[in-house]
Amino acid sequence: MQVVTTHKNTDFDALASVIAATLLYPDSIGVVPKSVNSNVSQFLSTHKTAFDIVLPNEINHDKVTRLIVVDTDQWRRLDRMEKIRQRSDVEIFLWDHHGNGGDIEADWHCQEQIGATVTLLIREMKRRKMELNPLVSTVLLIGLYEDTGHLSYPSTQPEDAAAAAYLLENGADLNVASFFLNPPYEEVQRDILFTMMQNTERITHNHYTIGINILCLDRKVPMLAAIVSMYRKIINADAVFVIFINDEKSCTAIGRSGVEMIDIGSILKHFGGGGHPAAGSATIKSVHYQPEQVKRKIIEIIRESKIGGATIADLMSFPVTIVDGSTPMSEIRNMMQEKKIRGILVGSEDKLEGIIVLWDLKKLRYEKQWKSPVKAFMARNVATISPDLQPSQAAQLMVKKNIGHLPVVLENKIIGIVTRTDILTYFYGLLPE
Ligand SMILES: [Mn+2]
Repeated sequence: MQVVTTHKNTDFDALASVIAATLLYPDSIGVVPKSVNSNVSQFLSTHKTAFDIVLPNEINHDKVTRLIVVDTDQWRRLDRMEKIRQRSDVEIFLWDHHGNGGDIEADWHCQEQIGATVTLLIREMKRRKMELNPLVSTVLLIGLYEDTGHLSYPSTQPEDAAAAAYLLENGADLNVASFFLNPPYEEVQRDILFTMMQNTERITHNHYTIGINILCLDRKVPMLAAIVSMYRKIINADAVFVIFINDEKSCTAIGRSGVEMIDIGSILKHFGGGGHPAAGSATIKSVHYQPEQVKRKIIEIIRESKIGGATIADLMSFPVTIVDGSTPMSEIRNMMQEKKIRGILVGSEDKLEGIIVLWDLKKLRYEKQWKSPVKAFMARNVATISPDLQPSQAAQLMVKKNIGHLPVVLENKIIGIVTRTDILTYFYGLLPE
């Protein structure tokens, strides 16, 4: 007997991958863990009979000859598969998109960093020129959209988009998909969101804001993950962690991040959980960590992590052209032309008074104005940036203030300047040699 299974707290990518695998391996049975996410459970309650899906206690583990694991590479995330783990005569196949180095050693595997596991299975379906019915296409599309944030998360690959096209060609229903992807909020979810907003503890690390919250649940509430996503957006934090106390025995930590620097999956891995850079969760037994300890440990992990990737210091130009406030405008114009620069700072290295940019030169209407000092035309209250920040933060500041130049300041001294062009060049991978 061939069995396909996936991780506990099954999400749609996991369910979609199980269903896809049962089609790729004829005569296999899909085993879905007892604990599934609420939108998955809602889907299964109406669609279960359409697929070959059973619970872990409904199979005879001794009869299994091949175990096909999808969407996780860790044994402890599977439901009741310990018996199979101990056997040496079971062939193990693995399909996964988590590069977390789990402990499932497969006889055959397809493991790649891609938006959704189901994309890998769709690749094989396309290769076999399989035609899917609209029902299967729809559930596969829900899985693909959920794990890629409707193809918008940075982890999304071109192949994920191509897989979505294939599913739409096979009749995937976007109305049904959007119903399960965006379930309506009810009063209980609104109350939780409201309570979280009132109790947020904010910490900052390397100029990133992280919201942390501990919340007691007096009953089982569906859609906690969706509430946490919305919570992050509402409090406008770079990342959030919410620790839900289930009862005295355990708590569940759910994290969401909007910046690469704070990798939720790798942080929650410390607690036996998992996920992606943008989203993840962990259920933690109180014998290991009390909720307060979970909070302190998360903060500690974040504080110890280092900023990866480029910083403003890598992109900025220097030396910077700084002139005295009395410099005539005609000289400013000449300097911009000669040095081929669009912005000149006014003041001195340790006292920034203003900035004049090429655009400001258009304000001069009369010839005699070119004799006026730069301080008459410069912009004051110049926004500056610190060299250890990341390019995305400079971009945000530029958009917010509608400016194209940011002097880089370290310990009250100007050490460089970063321009809109520098940022664009960085983001589009056009770094000069
Ligand atoms: Mn997945």
